[in-house]
Amino acid sequence: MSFKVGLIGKPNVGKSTIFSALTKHNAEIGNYPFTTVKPNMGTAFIRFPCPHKDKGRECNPADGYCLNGTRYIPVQIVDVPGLIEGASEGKGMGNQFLESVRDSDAIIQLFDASGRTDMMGNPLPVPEPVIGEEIDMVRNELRKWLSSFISRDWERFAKKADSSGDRPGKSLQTKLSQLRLTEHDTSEILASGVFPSQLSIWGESDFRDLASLIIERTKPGIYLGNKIDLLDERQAEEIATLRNDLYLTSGETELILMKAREAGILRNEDLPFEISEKATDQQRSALIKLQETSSRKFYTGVRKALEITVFNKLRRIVVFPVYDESTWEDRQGRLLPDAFLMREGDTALDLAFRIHTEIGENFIRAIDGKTRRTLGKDHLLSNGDVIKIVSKS
Ligand SMILES: Nc1nc2c(ncn2[C@@H]2O[C@H](COP(=O)(O)OP(=O)(O)OP(=O)(O)O)[C@@H](O)[C@H]2O)c(=O)[nH]1
Ligand SMILES: [Mg+2]
Repeated sequence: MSFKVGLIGKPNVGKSTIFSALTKHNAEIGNYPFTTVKPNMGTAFIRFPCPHKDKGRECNPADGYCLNGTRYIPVQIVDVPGLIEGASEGKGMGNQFLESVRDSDAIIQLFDASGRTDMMGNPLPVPEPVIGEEIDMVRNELRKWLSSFISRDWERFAKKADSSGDRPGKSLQTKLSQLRLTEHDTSEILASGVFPSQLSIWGESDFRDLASLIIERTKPGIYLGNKIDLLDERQAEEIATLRNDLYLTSGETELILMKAREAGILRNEDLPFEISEKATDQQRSALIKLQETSSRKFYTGVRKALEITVFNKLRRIVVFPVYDESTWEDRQGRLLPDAFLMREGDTALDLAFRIHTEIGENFIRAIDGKTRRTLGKDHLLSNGDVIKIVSKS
């Protein structure tokens, strides 16, 4: 199951621009609302130091790639059409496309930090920042959509669940399985005491409250303000300090930098830029200008923003499962073939189930590939672990 991040926001904020910079796709981009009419999907890669250097040779990733000791782990990105107020009642492109973020692990909510577009995404000649309003509107539409998704066919489901004698958390998890909720999630939500214990007497306000809790719990993410290039330092600071899960970027800058790297004109991702001798004078001065933008105090590159979402906000860790704990190879002799994004707090047994249900069910023990210590099923995984699972065959 691949890791998936959805990009949502009102029209014309730069979702497709950021999507293209992250995935190298050529999504359609335009300075008007509803350029995107159906979701774009692609793969981006997040970075993690690869432990292969301990073995003195290059690894063989089954997914993603490895470059100069850095492992690039794939993450699916979905770019959806813009949302406007009333999208949940079918306005604009409606919210049918939110279905494509239903099973996402996280959401990056984009907004136009420059204030050059109105709430519908129409360009404005004079900037008129509506940041708070914009963030709340999109959040609200997301919640309304989720609430109506939850209430679909509720009566029939609730009657059956109430009379079945099954655990309510289990019934609810099965109904909402497309949202990537675990029974642990639904049981904790139900135990919060705010919902009627009998599912069949739930009403609109319960669906709304449940939607909010689900978004918080299973669709966490960050707020990413785009078009920082149109702001001065004081304006950027004012926005960046509005909340602590908010970052600023420039999709347009990132898209040009990505293309420059693809063309071999720009050699690196970090600062300072290494510009190739191949670059013309014009290209060189354009890149130097972009370097100034991307080295600004409140600037976050789009890949960095994605990494913050996955590692800091979602608290994912990277674990390398191997077949042979001493060589770190799989059965075919491939070095460190897999890099799994696991949750902080996951155990050796969780890793076994992630590899295969059968391996989980037949778990005997795990072995730490770095220390060779034997680990029990409850052993907590650490970031960068190399682990062998021993199971009954
Ligand atoms: N100045 C500036 N313009 C940008 C930036 N990123 C995107 N744009 C411009 O903003 C406009 C909208 O970009 P899109 O990527 O199509 O926006 P979107 O959010 O996908 O729009 P919809 O598909 O209509 O919802 C285009 O004219 C882009 O060139 C940026 O960082 N700075
Ligand atoms: Mg778009």
